[in-house]
Amino acid sequence: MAYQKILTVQDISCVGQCSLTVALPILSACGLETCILPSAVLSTHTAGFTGYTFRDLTEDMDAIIAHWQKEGIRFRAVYTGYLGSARQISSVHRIIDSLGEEDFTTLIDPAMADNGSLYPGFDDAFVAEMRTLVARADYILPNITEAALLAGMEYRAEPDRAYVDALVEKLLALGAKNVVLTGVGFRPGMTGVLVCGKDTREYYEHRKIEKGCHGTGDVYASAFVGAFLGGKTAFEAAKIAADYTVRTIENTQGDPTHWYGVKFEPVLPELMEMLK
Ligand code: PXL
Repeated sequence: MAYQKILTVQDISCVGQCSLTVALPILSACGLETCILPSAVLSTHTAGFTGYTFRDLTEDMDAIIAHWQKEGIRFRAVYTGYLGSARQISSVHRIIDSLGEEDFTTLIDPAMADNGSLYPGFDDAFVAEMRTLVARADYILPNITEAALLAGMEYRAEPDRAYVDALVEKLLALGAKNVVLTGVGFRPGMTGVLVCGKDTREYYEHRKIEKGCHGTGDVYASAFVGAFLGGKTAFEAAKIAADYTVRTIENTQGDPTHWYGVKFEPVLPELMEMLK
């Protein structure tokens, strides 16, 4: 595989193991040169900590992009995660319009919600803007909550096949070329990932660990992006990302002091082994 330079756009949560502090080590382990455009700087993530700081970097993003345009810098792919404001979505459009190499790939994790609710600070206006990015994405990586919000459907904690099919159809109709839908479980103790294109539908079922960990959506999306751009098919990448994410949760279980994140680092060698 040729050496590739990609760009990821997401926040820096200084403490809490999510977003860039997860994406960078995982993408590096996958062999990708990873440039960053931080969307915001927070003292911690927003799930479980109180009183966190939040520095919105919306104002800096366009200047950074303009400098890269002037320098002729180009990327093989852009992978977006948690964004700091609805306005930043227009900056991501600018990246897609002007900073791609030939054969550019757009991967969008619409990181904004889980377990039926939006994260603090997000609203319907953000969801509406996110739909415009979904429309241009080669791959989107929503969980069921994010998919339901984007599709304008009610959230169901216990989805059946008809509901999941309807979600995917709506996301494809919004313009996403491929949907990698996570957290799709149809029987007790199990969950899975559904990988769908216009005419393809593949499902990988795996163990559901009841007490999940914060940050696993970012671990999953980063491992998927790394494996996929590293040359695996989308379905292979989805399986590798699922197996790796399960291993990271197993590695975190039983440590009550580690409530805020997932100990993904010690199992990175396993991800690298899966990529061989
Ligand atoms: O893992 C998603 C995420 C990313 N960044 C910040 C978050 C969250 C989820 O809560 O708070 C700042």
